[in-house]
Amino acid sequence: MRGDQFTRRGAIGAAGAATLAATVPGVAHTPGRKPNFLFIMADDLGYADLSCYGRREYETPVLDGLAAQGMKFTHGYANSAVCSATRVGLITGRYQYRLRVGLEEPLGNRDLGLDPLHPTMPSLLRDAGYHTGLVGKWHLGWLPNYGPQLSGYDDFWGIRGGGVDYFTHKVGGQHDLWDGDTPVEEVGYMTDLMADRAIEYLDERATQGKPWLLSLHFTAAHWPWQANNAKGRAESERLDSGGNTIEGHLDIYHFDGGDMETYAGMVTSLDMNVGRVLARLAELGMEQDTVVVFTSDNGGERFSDNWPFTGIKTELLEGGMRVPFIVKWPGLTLPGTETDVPALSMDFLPTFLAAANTAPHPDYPSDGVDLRPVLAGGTLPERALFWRFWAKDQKAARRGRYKYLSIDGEEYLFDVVADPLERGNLKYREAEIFADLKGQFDAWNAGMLSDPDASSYRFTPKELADHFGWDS
Ligand SMILES: [Ca+2]
Repeated sequence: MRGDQFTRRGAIGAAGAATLAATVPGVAHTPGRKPNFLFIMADDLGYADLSCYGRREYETPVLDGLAAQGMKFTHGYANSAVCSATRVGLITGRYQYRLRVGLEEPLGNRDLGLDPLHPTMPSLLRDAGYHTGLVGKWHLGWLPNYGPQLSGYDDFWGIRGGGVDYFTHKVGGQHDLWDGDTPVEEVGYMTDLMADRAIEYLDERATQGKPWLLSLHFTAAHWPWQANNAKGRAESERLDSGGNTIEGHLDIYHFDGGDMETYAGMVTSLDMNVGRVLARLAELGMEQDTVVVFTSDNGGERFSDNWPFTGIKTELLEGGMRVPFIVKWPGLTLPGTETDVPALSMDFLPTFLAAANTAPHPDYPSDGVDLRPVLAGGTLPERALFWRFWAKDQKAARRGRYKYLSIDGEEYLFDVVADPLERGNLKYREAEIFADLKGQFDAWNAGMLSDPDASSYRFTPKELADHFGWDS
């Protein structure tokens, strides 16, 4: 089964796809109406953490079903290998290295955040007549200077930081759950509560005529390692009473817990709750007017399946940044299609804006592209994509099937189509391609910000046994 993942399936030309899309019954959205966008982002979900991407230990029927109704990208990437940096790229539609806050890997400094003056996906859609809501994780700066409602969202319900306990909704002993600018306390499992609020948001939209954007940014399957059961609640109580398990780190960042059963519970809860939200969307009669996206903010963490890649979150090996990437677009994507065209988090802004008959602010052009030609069954002109990660001085560039990678000055060239594990270094065999991609990286990087004082996280041998040698 897994060996099939990198073969082309159902390849059809753009013209053929457009013709087919127009004739598939029940998929055309209301004529003249701008589409709604339900953008669902998981946290730290690895490439193969859904059954439809290869996970074997549990099933994700809802998200598999979403892929079966839309297009599954096999070369979908996050803008970064950590949370907040990708979220800067996503919301601005630009390489996050253009903004100082985007250099934080991830954001922990409370003095930094997303400048409210910067145009964003929600602010630009709001200007185009949309109602905009964020349910879930923000992680782009704290009050009073930064926040979702200062950056284009009409509504916000969720957490401002990088993660909370699933039951207490606390981190470091402090509650982090908000309804707008008001701290709130709720009883329940975080993933359930976020779906509850998303359903309320949809109910509210159904009574209005406006198109809408709902960014539904779950914290699952980010640590702490707690499924919605008695074992998860016991772990929550242990962390709440025990303090930090590693000195200097957050209490919920525990390396003395978690297992496969727990991780399965966290992801299947996510799947079930996405199902609740999609069911309400259909009940409200908005399904055919709504584009649904599901993706992750970075590659998988400790208990993820990132196969067939090496590397995890914080690393620019494919496993650190290749993610599930599913788009269901009634009237545009044919059900059950798949593409190997590379795409990145920052592509969603130009894609959504184009579909809403608007465009990025001329002073802040997007570094991404409109993905609709791909979603219609076609392709895009080949382009180079770039990543940087300050820890271990990591650099990467992808163009076509090739990837330039540099880690602490060690340089590689991989054919990531034939060799997704990144084992065969073609640096000398394909010296011209290597030199060209390295040159393109350097030229791109010269236009980006850098700051040696930015924080950049990586796993150490003290934390992960399989990372022995990383301090040498
Ligand atoms: Ca994350």
